[in-house]
Amino acid sequence: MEDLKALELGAIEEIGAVSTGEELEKLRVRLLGKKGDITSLMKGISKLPPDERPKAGAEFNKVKVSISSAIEKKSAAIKAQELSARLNDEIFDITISGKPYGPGHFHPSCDIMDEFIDIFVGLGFCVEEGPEVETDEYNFQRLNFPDDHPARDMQDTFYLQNGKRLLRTHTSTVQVHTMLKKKPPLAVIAPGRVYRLDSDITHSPVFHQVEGFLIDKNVTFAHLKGTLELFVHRLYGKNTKLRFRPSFFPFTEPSAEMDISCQLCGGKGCRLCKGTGWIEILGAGMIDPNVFKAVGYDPEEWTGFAFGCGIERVAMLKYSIDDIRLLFGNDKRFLSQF
Ligand code: 2U9
Repeated sequence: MEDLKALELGAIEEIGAVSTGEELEKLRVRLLGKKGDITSLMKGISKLPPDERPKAGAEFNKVKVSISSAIEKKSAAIKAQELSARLNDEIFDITISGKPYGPGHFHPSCDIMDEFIDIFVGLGFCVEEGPEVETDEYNFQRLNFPDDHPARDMQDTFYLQNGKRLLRTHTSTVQVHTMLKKKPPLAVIAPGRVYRLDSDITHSPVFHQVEGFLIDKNVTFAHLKGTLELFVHRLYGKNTKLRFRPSFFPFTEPSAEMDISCQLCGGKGCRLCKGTGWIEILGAGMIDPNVFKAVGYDPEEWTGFAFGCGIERVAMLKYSIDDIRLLFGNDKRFLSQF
């Protein structure tokens, strides 16, 4: 019993000296655990005469209860101390004003797109939109892409559902839907997101296009040139020159690429235009008769011009941006410059 009393006093003193939850838990195991001090001392009960054992057992229980309650009290005190230390460390002053948010602005690609759309709406063109997930029929077949055309290659097109569907590679799909829904004459522009399996400093797997077409009787290449000249003069100013070079697209015949005089050097030749004085800006041409046939229009009756332009390319030229990926990174340090 003397040993038990000494153990109790020693335990209470040790519990009082502990300062962390971890130390307290170690002490609890040492005192009250299965192989702890009290359990080993209790083994001595069996050596007592039988009539003294119940009293001794009751004494042990009292000591156990007293040590347990001392531990519980200490544990609550440590927790309260830890909480108040944390609250002191994590002072959160709700009276400090937050970081100011300046007014936002449109993304440079949106600005170019809006300018583009405004000019053509001003000329009487309608804006049409369509789905980004398409079928081979609308993206390729009805636009006169031969079966073995490289643009259908897995490297250029994102296919979905084992090739049953695809992400549109151009917004000409929208014009195909429009031609099937409406009768000519038509003047339509189709702005939107398009997808191609391509990624480097001038190509992004997702980018924006504005495509346009005009269908009527007796439309000629002169109408195309006049429309694009007016567009370029509104977007870049009246001093900008333009030129057409022969090209090829499955959906137009004849086809051309259009250059404008370099905005950086005014046509003298510099790093941006690689010394040529010209910058390629869009593709265009007269709608191929096969495209008319594919939507049930009589190619003997209807004629039309079409053009297509990559918006990010125009933004890169306008703001001298040398990596297209910057336009998709959403880094505020980049975007806040516009
Ligand atoms: C229909 C028929 C013809 C749209 C056209 C281009 C020429 C063209 C490219 C420019 C850069 C796409 O973003 S880009 O890679 N586009 O060169 N697009 S003619 O012709 C059409 C459209 C719809 C029914």
